[in-house]
Amino acid sequence: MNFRTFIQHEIRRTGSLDGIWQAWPELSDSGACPSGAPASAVPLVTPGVWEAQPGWERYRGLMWYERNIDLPAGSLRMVFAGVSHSARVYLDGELLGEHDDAYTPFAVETYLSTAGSHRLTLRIDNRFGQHASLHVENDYYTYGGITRPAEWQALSDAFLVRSKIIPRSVSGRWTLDLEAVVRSTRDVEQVLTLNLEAFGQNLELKADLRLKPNEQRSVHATIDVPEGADEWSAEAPNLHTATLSLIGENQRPIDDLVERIGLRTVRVEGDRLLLNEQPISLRGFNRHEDHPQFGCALPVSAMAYDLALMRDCGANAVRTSHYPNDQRFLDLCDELGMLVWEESHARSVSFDHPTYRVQIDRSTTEMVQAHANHPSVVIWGCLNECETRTQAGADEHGRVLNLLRELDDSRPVTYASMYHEQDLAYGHTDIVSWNRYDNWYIREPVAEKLKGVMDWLHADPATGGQGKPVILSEFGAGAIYGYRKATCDRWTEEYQAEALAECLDAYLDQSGVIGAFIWQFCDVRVTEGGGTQHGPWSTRPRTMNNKGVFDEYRRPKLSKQTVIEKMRIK
Ligand code: ADA
Repeated sequence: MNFRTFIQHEIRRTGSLDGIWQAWPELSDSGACPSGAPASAVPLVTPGVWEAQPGWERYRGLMWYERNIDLPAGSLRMVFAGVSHSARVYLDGELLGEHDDAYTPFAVETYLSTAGSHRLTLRIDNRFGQHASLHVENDYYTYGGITRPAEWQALSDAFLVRSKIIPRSVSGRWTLDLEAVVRSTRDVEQVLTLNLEAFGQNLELKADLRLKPNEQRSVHATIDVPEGADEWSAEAPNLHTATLSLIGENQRPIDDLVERIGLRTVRVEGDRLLLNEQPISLRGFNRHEDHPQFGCALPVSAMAYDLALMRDCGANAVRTSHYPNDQRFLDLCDELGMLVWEESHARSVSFDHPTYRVQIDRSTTEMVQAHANHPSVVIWGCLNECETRTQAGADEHGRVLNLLRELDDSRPVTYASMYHEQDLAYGHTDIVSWNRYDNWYIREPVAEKLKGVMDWLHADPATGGQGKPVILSEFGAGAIYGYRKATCDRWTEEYQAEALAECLDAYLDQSGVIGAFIWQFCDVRVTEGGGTQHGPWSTRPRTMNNKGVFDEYRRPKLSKQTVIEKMRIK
């Protein structure tokens, strides 16, 4: 049990790479893998961020991580659920692979002729620059380190790379659309069998699965779910285990992959969002993965605490602003019945950046490939507050939204817009989502203003959003924890509570609004700039985004009570 809150492999042999690594900064950027840790190396625990180490709280640069591990002989892969933000992985000094972006998993593969101790080294980079288009100075912090779990996996003659299991309901009967990606690790042809165990049945999905030498193949199947199987909903989040296994040429199981699924449908009809064909209103928070002690590498108990606080406020939904989350967080959401808007990584990025296209496509693809089986994820999102006022910007939104649909056609897609009546991309989205800062960046009568924009949206087909549902994807106001004043000035807890109360009343009362996500769950660290420059975010008081209903230590501000009163579905 490493990447998930449940065990994924009974047959595949795995070993955790979490624990103590030796770490030291690379100051020369020579590019060469060092032959061992220097005496100055510091033991760091992973998952974790190096900013948790005294002296390295604001280090931005290159860092080497190294540890010796005992590995079995044969085909192996090392899987990293998240390294922030770019990594090169070496085994015994040899480069096995690289990956950029902090928020999606990756694997590197190798073959070892003998078992024994090996030196695993990572070169980790959290710098900003030409190589990183999605990690830019931002209103959140890009930490450094092996920030999510990691493990080695011993591979048999073939293995299950991933699976996508989508539940569908046709005339009241459930089926599963299954795609299993299988890869051979041998350089001879093999004939295997793929089985699925689910709902108390053991099904042969594909006998005679012929794999050419080292071939990777997708196997597709449609499975009938036995009648009476429990459905998944926010109120009754019933999960089912689906175990895929590969049977080798000797008729013995050689690999397995355990997934959890929930039987539910989600779709947009007119201006409504339907979960299991029932209209649903999403109410909750935007949440960053951030904590003063753990950075973005929250332990699972801290994730569970965040969810408990949200539910205490009456939330039924969370938006993973602005990137794919640690999968254990989604596991908890599956178990609790929390509804999730998950989005690929991007907050106000430039489409002209030389690596933008390749990196946004990778973040989007890797997110859906890794997380499509979570019933809690009901919306895929992308491109928070990017350029939508130009035709080129709108086209790019269309392209990424279509990529999401190609990867998974079973969920509505959206993006959070900041341009409202100037936005040209609504024609491409299933749900119109607005980030509005009424009562903070703008001071106008909230309900009236929203009604005006809604009337504009629906008045003319040319807006592209006519008749579509609307989500208030962000709204909020800053408050410094403990700053209270009867005058109710900006930055006081009183001001925040009043601002949120007015917004929640106005938004939740507006017909056609199917969701509201408060900005934000808790205060988070922002990028303060570096070197001789004060970055654009350094003007934020405390170099934090202070719009949390909780502060960074999860202490409630006055607005928690307001949210409890206003947000819960009556
Ligand atoms: C935007 C953005 C958030 C945050 C927020 C704010 O809407 O999407 O990431 O920066 O504004 O606090 O101003």
